[in-house]
Amino acid sequence: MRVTQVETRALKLPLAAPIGSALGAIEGFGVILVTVRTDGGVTGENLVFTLNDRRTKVLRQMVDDLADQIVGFDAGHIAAFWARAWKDINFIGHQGVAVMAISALDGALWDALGKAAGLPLYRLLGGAGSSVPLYHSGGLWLSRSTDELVEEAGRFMAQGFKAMKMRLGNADPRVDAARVRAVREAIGPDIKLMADANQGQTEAKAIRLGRLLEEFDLTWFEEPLPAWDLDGLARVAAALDTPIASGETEYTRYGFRRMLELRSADILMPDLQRVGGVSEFMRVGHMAQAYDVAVSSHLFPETSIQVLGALSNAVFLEYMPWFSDLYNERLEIADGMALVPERPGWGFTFNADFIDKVSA
Ligand code: SMN
Ligand code: MG
Repeated sequence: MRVTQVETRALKLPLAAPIGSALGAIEGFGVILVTVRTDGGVTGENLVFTLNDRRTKVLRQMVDDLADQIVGFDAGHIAAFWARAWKDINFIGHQGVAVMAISALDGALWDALGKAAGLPLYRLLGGAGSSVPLYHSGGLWLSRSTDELVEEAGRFMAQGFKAMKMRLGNADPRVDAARVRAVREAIGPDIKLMADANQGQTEAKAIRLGRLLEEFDLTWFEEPLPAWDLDGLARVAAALDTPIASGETEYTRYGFRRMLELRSADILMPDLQRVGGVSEFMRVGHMAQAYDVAVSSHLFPETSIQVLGALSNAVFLEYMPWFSDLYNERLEIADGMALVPERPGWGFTFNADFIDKVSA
């Protein structure tokens, strides 16, 4: 099975209402859909995106431009593609848009392989289990009032969610602590609660805030520091009892190897688009096993679930419904667990009608 063509398509996906986080306001997304065609007739699909549709053209151009590293090659030699592309991007750099483009093509190749084999990716990758615990991440924003947080947390519970994540980032850490207290009191002791600082703290502030939060039994305290400060993050992790989760802004096995060596985080949360696709997510997941470190995922629940379903150290799938309407299928959730689809490849296919409506 050889790759014959790579197609990309740009979409503009607005959010119903803007949301606030320590990363800034988010009003919508630019999405690049990728389709890889093969001479066997099987196609592979994937998507990558930008926040607020900024620099989407550059991302699309990089995916289009990297097509020369797969067209004409064996579609099942994905590791060979990865190594070839890695060498190719050496001059422009081994992070950012270049790695996102590798991720986009890698994921599409894995989807095609799964469809050709008639297997969901998690089985093709070794299979660790048929379900993964998930947490609701599509709410509890920094822009919400405390009353709104309490109301939203109650709604997530009523929907059956057993874990949820809120955002941190008020100038006064006591305000953040009061908001966490309000949510914890609203959901009780048995619902898992995570809190994400989106890189907004300094080392001293993160430790101070982390200490204020210890009493709320957080499942994790996420990304307290700027993503590049892995040494500082290791000191924050050592100072606190609450586990630290980080890695959504990290790239490839080399970035995660440093995180593991420094003990920067207790839970790694690779992002399929930044880590380098399915291939590299699996390498990071296995490398974390050598340190007895757990992995979660970042965004992309429909596709990340196949990777977490293949890793015995997977702890939580992040449930973020931003791109769900782009698919024909829906993520199945039962009793706080996301069920890994048994359909071939990702088990999710693009919904052409919806996509036509949001074409850029
Ligand atoms: C997040 C990432 C990207 C946009 C908004 C929020 C957040 C998460 O860090 O973990 O979901
Ligand atoms: Mg985060």
